[in-house]
Amino acid sequence: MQAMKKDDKRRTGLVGSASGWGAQVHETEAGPMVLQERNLTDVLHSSHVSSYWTAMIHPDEKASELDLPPGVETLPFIVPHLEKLADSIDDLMKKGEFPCALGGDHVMAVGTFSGAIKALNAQKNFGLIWVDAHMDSHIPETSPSNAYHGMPVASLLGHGEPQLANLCQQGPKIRPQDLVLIGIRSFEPEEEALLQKLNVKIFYCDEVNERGFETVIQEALEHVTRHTKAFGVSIDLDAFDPKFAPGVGSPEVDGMLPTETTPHLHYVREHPQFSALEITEFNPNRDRDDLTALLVEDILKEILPKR
Ligand SMILES: [Mn+2]
Repeated sequence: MQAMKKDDKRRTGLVGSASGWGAQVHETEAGPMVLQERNLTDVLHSSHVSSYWTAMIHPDEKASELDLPPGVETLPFIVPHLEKLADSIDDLMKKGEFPCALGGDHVMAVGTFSGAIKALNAQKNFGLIWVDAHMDSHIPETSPSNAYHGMPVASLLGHGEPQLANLCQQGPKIRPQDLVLIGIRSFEPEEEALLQKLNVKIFYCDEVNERGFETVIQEALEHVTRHTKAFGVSIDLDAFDPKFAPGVGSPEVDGMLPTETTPHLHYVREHPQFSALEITEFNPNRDRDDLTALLVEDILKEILPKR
């Protein structure tokens, strides 16, 4: 158990993951810069969240400029980027600050949580709540697109591409019983088969909308903290209905409603084991009336530690 109380006053270190190398559409690489230009730290300050930009991490080449097909040719850009991201998260946690990674395509999760797990010395002792329309549980052999942003869950569980599965430390980072997926509504049968075989807890989107996010998030928190010393949360913005969050990499119809979700994120913030956050797949080119950028701000105001 982390020594951390309800009146958690940690400052948040924001880390931009300005890469779209894991996706077929590379436009999410611009996401964190757009959030930075909107004066995110001032916006958060007005809601009693103390934050600063620790780093804006760029890959060696921009995916939009080289435009390679998804697959192994992209790994020489993805892996060093994830190592830098993990180091940045590790560094700021060792300084006692709260890590918040903003992206960028979702392969970044391998860097965010490998870094957090390294900092906490919590390999296979760390829970993860994964909010997403997709399962992101492909391995290279099952992926129709070969895009690595469809594989981070499998990687963190120790499956698939070895350079991702063994980032920072050899072997699985997270045990299947310490993982919960929320908001799922689009996936391939091979992904579901892997997660069912491993007995991973899944709240499909229909269940979230029927039973309410307030109930689901409390059950998820209970699940990921039973046998772990800390946990993190990964929010892919495509979990939300694209009517309210159009600016995402891979939109899927229907989805969770922001108004039913953000008011209940305080349960996460108040949990003493909450240790790392990322928000991913913000594609500013597809945003409309700043709906998605504003949603990111609303989520962060509710979920990040307050002064
Ligand atoms: Mn995702």
